Amino acid sequence: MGGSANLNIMPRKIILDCDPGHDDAIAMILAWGNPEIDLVAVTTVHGNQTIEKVTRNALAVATIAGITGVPFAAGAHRPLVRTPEVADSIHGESGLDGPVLPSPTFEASPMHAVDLIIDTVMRAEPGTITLVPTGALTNIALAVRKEPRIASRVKEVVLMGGGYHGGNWSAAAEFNIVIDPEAAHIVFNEKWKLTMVGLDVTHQALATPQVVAAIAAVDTAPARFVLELLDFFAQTYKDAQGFDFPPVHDPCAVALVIDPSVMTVVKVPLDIELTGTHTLGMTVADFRSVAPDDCTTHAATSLDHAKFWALIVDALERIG
Ligand code: PIR
Ligand code: CA
Repeated sequence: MGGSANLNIMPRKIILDCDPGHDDAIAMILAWGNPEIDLVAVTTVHGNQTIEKVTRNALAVATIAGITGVPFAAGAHRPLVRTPEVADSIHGESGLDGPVLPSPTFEASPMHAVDLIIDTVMRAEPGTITLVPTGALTNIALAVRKEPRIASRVKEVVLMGGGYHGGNWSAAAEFNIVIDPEAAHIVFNEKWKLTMVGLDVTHQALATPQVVAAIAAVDTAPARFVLELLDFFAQTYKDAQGFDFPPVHDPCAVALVIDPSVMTVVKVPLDIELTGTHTLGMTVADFRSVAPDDCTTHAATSLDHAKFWALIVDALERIG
């Protein structure tokens, strides 16, 4: 957990840049509860709700999961260019509707998320920090524009967003990308290794009744919190998008960092549509032939559902 635990492995250092958000909250719990992850910072970004709400939610989740010794910092309050949008139809008025949230037991750092990201990456050994964005890419875009050296200094970027089959916020575009497409364009076109964990796989990460039963069996306060999150998420996903079971997007990106065998990933050129009438924010994947050698973008294409949910249950058991 955190920076401690298993001495036989080298934990992967990640910065989780998120907008909690039901699935972001579960991503944070997975990152904290898995011994192969060293959660070095949590940064927040506008998205599912306002920056004030998602930051408070992140601190409340940290309180429930017992996350300590990790700096939290609030970031961008709006997209680079577009009018701000929130996903209250899915995540509710608070951004984390359903469970009763505790008052956070600690505060966010006075630093801006962009500076915390830059400082964390520049102070660490080169090639050791993985960025895991699970919200709009505004903070990451600002960080790489402010300090371009982070592009060669991070190990990789593994993000939840996009999807080459289609969208959830428009026919063509996924929420995290389309609410700040210019930021996504910056991030997808940097020469760092980038992996898109998009709707193509996250729509396979369904919280089925068997999954819910396995989490219920853990029977701890954090597990009950996750059940309450899933309960609310299931209802809004049924009402808003007609899903029988809710897709739990954001922990998929964390799961890929933990265990590459949880997904199939292919190297494929990716870019972000910025001018389409019907396709603004689309993540366009070029599957026509073998990706060129200088291609740095990758897309996850399928998920091992059982392995994925086993990681979540295991993290909850370890958190206790
Ligand atoms: C989920 C999200 C936004 C809108 C909908 N309809 C569903 C949030 C999740 O937190 C996830 O990061 C991503 N954005 C999925 O689109
Ligand atoms: Ca999210």
